[in-house]
Amino acid sequence: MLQLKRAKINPIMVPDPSNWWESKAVFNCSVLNDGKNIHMLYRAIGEYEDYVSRIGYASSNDGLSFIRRKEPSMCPEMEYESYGIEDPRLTIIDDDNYVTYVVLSNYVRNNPSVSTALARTNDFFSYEKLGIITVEGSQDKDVVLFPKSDGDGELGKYMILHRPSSWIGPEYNTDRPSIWIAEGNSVTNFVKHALLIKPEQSWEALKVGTGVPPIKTKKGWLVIYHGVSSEHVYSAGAFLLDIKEPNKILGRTKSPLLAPKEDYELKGDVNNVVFPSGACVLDNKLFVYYGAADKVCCLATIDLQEIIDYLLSDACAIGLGK
Ligand code: BMA
Repeated sequence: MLQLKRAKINPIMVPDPSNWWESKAVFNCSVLNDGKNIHMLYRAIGEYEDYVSRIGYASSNDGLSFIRRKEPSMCPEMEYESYGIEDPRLTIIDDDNYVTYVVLSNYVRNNPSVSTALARTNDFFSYEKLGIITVEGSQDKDVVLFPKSDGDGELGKYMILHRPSSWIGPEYNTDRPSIWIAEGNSVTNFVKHALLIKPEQSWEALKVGTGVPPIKTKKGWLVIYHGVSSEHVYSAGAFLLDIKEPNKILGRTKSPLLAPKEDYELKGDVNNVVFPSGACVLDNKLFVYYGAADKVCCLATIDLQEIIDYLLSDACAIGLGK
């Protein structure tokens, strides 16, 4: 059974008690490798009364040690962000850096209403906020954009994976929150929605959601996702999508590649959580960044070829009718 290998230095980032907005928890980190630096955005908590999240920035040149900026990189400013901005995911499209992030528009503890918004940045200091990109009332989070570059022969269109929690029932052909794929006529307007990945195994019995934005490989789009068991344990798995037709699944892990085991994954603000949210390839190794127990940022790696071969092997074959 293939497994991601935890970095020996885990956790790679912990709360900073001396900094008001990230003194309690730093987790769910996403990365973007621009060839010079590895940029990271992460979710940060500085108080438990309202539990409002902000987004911090850190950078690295080896993917292991990250230097953080003192000031938050993104703060709630818009009305739709009033109760916090969470779980940033980074993607490059046509030379611009895009961040999808979760926004909560009603008070979290009373009547949570969840959407995902988009921002564009070139320097990680200023962000152009482009508004909510998910369908109203769909309770949509875990939204990741496919990367796209000018002259991209394979996929010259805007695409997302997303997890609309309220799209369940016979009319949606799924009875639990699932991963959908959609195509957009712009980076903010996604229209053609299709069901892609439903919960199948016991470790993902309650729901599944995309973790990291798709990574382009020679054999397909590689995606790391999370599944939640009926005991509320968050684990990580992977699937591979066809490069030209990303709604075609080439392989999918049947058992988790990473499940909570270490203390920092078992105990935190929410216990038993590994939540992958960013990845990059360095020296043919896949670096997967994840939040552990909603408290700290962690890293696990795997040889890129090894995970692709595994996803294309019989162990990950997709059964008929799925
Ligand atoms: C999800 C999000 C994540 C969090 C995870 C586990 O719904 O809120 O930010 O890490 O739950 O608590």
